[in-house]
Amino acid sequence: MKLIIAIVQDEDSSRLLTGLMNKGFGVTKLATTGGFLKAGNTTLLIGVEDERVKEAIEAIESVCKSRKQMTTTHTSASGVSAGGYVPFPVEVTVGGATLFVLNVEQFLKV
Ligand code: 2BA
Repeated sequence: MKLIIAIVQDEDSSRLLTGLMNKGFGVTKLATTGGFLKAGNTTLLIGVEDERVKEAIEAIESVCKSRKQMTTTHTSASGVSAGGYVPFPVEVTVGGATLFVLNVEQFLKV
């Protein structure tokens, strides 16, 4: 058995959750925050039999789209502001989904 940890954008999470449930996958949804953008995203825990891992990943790929988002970063610009730094906008492409596939040693319901 494998555990797929899928970090997806909030916009895709509801449709993905429904799609996975309809295909008979067990899913747990967590509200999470990306470290870089410090914005909300969604993490799904999906316990999957080995032979269905590919199917689960294909389901995620079919729903999750990459999008561009703007964020601000700071650069030094001496004399421009009191702290010596000015914020400027940067565009980042947030991927469709970030996936980790882990081996599960034991799967128990007690
Ligand atoms: P965030 O950390 O908020 O990152 C959002 C997007 O910002 C990233 O999209 C990437 O395009 C960009 N980004 C991240 N760190 C950057 C940096 N140091 N410099 C420039 N741009 C940077 P994704 O790569 O698609 O990641 C989407 C979300 O997946 C991340 O949200 C984070 O929550 C998670 N994630 C990505 N890689 C991870 C990892 N190695 N471990 C744990 N979580 C990860």
